Amino acid sequence: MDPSRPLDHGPAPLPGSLTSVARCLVMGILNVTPDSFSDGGEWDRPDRAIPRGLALAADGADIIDVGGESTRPGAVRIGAQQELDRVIPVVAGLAEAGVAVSVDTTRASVAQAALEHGAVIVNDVSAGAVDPAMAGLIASAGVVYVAMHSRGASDAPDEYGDVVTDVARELGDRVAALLAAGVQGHQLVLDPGLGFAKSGANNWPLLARLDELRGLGYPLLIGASRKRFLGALRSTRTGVPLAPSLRDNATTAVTALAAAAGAWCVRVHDVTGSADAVRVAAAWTAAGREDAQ
Ligand code: PMM
Repeated sequence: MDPSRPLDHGPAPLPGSLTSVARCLVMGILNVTPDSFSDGGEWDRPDRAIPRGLALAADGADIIDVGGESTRPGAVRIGAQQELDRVIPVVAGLAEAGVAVSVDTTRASVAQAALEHGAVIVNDVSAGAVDPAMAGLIASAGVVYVAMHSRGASDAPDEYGDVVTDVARELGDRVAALLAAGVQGHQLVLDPGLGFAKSGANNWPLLARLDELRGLGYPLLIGASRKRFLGALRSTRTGVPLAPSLRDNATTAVTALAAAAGAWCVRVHDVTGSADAVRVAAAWTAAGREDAQ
């Protein structure tokens, strides 16, 4: 599929400054958790998290994604109040400073409070499957909603037939449920959920065949940043994968390729590399189009 082909749905209703951006967007990750796999414990207090979010925005993040609950395999679920306590001061502080904020949550109550405090996007790794109230909230709020593919709480890589076909079908099922609950198509962004019960062998086809996922007709968000399958590309001689903090160059390479393949947004920890990579991809793609004329 031609990455420059307009999507059936979109652009999603974003704040004015973002709607006009003609390139892949960069979402900076801000996990206000003690236990996320890469940045857990670094930014889990508002007095550290807000400056970190502002720094990510200054580095070139178009959106800051604030999450209060780790989705790391084996992480214990926290209560709604604890998630609210972690997330809301940071969402409010960043939104007040003029940053476009996304909230990474599976709970409708947390999403609603975040929207009331200035968030403009809800990012749900369960695509509405965890909290039955989520779809109704998104429908009434009318905001952009990132619906990610996952298969429940499974930690280990799951069994797939053809992984791209399976993920596309299962995302399609979630889309149907969301639309039936009143969510509008133009609110939706889809995400294949790299690393969520998926092995390296599962993740690569999802990236290589992004056009098939784009075929669902919605903008795509890609979250490869620092994930294990990137660390495994360059293991030490004893077979130990590169540490998460050493996976940013590989992440930037994924950003460039995903952006050139038509991704709407990449979700990353290190923003500087991806901010460059999305611009390289945009210039490359535009030059290819001019040549063809
Ligand atoms: N990955 C994580 C958390 N939230 N949200 C979306 N939409 N896509 C992802 O791939 C995704 C996500 C886990 O990574 P983290 O612990 O570094 O945030």
